[in-house]
Amino acid sequence: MEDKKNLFSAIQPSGILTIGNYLGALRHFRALQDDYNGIFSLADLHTLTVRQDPAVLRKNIYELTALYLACGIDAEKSILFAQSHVSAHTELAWVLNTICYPGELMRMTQYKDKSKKHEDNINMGLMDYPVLMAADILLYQTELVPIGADQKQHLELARDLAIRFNNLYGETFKVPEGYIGKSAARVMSLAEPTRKMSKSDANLNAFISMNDDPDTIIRKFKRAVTDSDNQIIASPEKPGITNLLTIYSAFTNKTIEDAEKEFAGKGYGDFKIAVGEAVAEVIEPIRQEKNRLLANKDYLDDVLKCGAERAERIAYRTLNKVYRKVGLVQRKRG
Ligand code: ATP
Ligand code: LTN
Repeated sequence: MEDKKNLFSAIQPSGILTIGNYLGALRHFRALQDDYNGIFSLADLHTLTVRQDPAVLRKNIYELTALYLACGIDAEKSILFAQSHVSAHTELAWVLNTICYPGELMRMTQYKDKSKKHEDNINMGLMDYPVLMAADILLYQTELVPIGADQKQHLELARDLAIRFNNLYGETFKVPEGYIGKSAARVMSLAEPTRKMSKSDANLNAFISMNDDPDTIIRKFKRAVTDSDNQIIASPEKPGITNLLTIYSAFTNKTIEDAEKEFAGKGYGDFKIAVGEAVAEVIEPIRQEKNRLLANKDYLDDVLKCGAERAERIAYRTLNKVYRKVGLVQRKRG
């Protein structure tokens, strides 16, 4: 790859992506891949921390591969691959487990939230999730990690583990920086605007999926929970309207102030339709391109194959170094 800094990010194929994933993560990837060596992964092993239907998971992996490409990830310029295709990820996670403490993992907000949501399946993987994520990042000597605001705590742990390993065994890992977009880094649920929009929400009206057609998008925005007065202004007391203004401004590239001016004196009804139309205008061409790509599984398999081969070369260089540093003996071949 070129002599640029490495950028790594991943998304779980745990369902159809929402506009939250798009605004918080995916939309930044396309622009950043020009200035960095972009390494983008499908965090398929991470999805196993919550029970998945195998047939649905398989389908979601192709959906996400096609969506990455439809959103402008250039599979030649950047590396696009599935985490499970490069076994160095789980291997490094094991070593990092030996320098990470249970207390650090038990206090993670996502672990606490997901344990509450999946009380019947609080498994070791759910707790160890951030260590695998740290391995993802550190294998590629990553300098920048674009993520939504909810992943900040996990990135902090990746940094801590890199520093801890370097102190114990000598300089091995780059310590990565997070990149959290200035706007729409936390898109909220349309049904409960004090909670983050999530693709695994049981209430389908709580999120806009990247698979929703324009009519569905507009219908969902019309139903979005808003606040009781009739003023279209952003404020902490008005989480519903603030969320809609944030979404509108992110999809139209207008500032929140300009959006407030545009809708001054107008009713919630008109505003919600305008938000829906602005979102649909961006999402619909992506959805169509994604569906076009999805029809050609062989092509998608090929993209993932080439991506894994390129990722592997970088990943194993780091893993070998780690094994050497901790005192493992290198396997002799031939
Ligand atoms: P799940 O609901 O299955 O836990 P998720 O919707 O949180 O998943 P991930 O695959 O874990 O999605 O996240 C992919 C990326 O999208 C991450 O960078 C994450 O920070 C970002 N992201 C997720 N939800 C939002 C949101 N509501 N607003 C902004 N960014 C988000
Ligand atoms: N945990 C992330 C997905 C993820 C990730 C990563 C993001 C897995 N590995 C490495 C950035 C870097 C999430 O978005 N929930």
